[in-house]
Amino acid sequence: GLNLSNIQGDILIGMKKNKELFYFFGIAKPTTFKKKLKSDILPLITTTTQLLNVSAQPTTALNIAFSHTGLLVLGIKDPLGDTAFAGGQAADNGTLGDPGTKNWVPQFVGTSIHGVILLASDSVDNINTQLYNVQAALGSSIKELYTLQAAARPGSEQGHEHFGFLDGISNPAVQGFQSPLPGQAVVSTGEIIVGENGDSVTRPSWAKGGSFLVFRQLKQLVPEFNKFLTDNPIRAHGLTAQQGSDLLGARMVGRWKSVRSSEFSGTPLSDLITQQGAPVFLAPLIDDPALGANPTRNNNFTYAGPGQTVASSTDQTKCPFSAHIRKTRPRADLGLPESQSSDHHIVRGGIPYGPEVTSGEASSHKTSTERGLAFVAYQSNIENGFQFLQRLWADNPRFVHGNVGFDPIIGANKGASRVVNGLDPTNSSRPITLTTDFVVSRGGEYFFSPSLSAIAHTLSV
Ligand code: N7H
Repeated sequence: GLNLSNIQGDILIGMKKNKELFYFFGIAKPTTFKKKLKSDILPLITTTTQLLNVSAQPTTALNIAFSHTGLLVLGIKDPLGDTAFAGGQAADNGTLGDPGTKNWVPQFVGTSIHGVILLASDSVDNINTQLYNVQAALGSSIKELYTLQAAARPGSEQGHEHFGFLDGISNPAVQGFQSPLPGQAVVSTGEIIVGENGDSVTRPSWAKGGSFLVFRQLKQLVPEFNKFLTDNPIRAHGLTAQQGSDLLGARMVGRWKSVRSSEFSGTPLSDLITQQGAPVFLAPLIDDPALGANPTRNNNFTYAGPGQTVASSTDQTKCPFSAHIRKTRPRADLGLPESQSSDHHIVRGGIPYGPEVTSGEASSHKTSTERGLAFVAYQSNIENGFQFLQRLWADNPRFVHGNVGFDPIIGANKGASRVVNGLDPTNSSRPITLTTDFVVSRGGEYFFSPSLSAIAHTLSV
């Protein structure tokens, strides 16, 4: 079985705290860094075992991961067997649909980031305390290059990304680690963890138990997104304008945003948080909060009709082929049971960053302060995982059933406008042209999150 006390905690279950700091660094003095990595940082790393046991969870969880150039600086020369990782994310900007690197955070351009430390806790104060310990230990052996402080959204929006949709509903169950809920994808251990059953790439033995971490800073234009929904309500079946706008948003994602918290004043917060995210395939016209709240039902669909194993390639009345969750996990659209047809799964562990929309931004329909998603994805193969989902599915207007258009949420066309089909359930051949990218890539980097034994016996010697 998996050695869970050797696998960093963020990979399989996520650190799941309300605050998370991404601390990107360069290694200035490799010899000192290695010594301190072993003596001071290794003991602070939070394992999967620790996260699974609530009473063993530290006040502030810590994980560490290295870029390709970071491993080289540490003298690790044996290739990890991942081309995307070896090239770095900046070289991939065109592959991923970004309009060059003009929107990128400058520190992500090039390959100067050697590693990232992830710190997660209930408060920014706790994080800063632990960061102080880390910096005191590593001293001038590292250089801070960039930091991103992320945080769950406040109040009833907790768990929701900035457009307002609940995130973290559908992650795959990893064989030998989790048993699946109905409709949850089951993936071989080696699709997420390097060197495990199902990972067929030849790697150095020390890489076993690690996973590739894709980090992307994805800016979200929330007032602009909301204006688009308001301006384009779906006129169908006697829906009000508000209902038509809500339906358009739900069809773009594939799940309902559900309640506006003001409608539920008096409802306990704990209920609000779970009354969300019903899939439009099961609730095609009007939201069904009870369905959204039920973890045994809210993921239990394949896009195929009752009693069928293959999805229709023409009927998108219930859910557009281009919907974000359908593009990124096509389930029965691939013509086979998912377990036999897709090696393209990731474990997502992102968290929002940036402030809430101000009334000024809402009324001007224009973003003035950056906010978005600190996107984190784990997989054993970046080309088959994140890169595949972004490039061959979300950015590919012909996936999955011919002339489908872009994923309206994350699909990217190098900054040019994007045609999306299937959003209007009354006329699925009516194209909608999006002239604004509601999600703008600010770049990122590819990292390897090694096992604790790899840090102890390979990276720090
Ligand atoms: Fe997505 N969103 O709010 O619209 N995503 N995503 N994502 N995403 C999902 O099931 C969102 C991004 C996947 O199993 C939900 O947890 C936003 C990238 C996959 O059925 C919502 C951004 C990639 C799934 C969002 C963003 C993916 C998924 C539903 C960027 C990969 C699971 C909640 C700012 C390249 C699909 C849930 C399944 C779900 C949103 C980015 C992939 C609400 C705003 C870059 C695989």
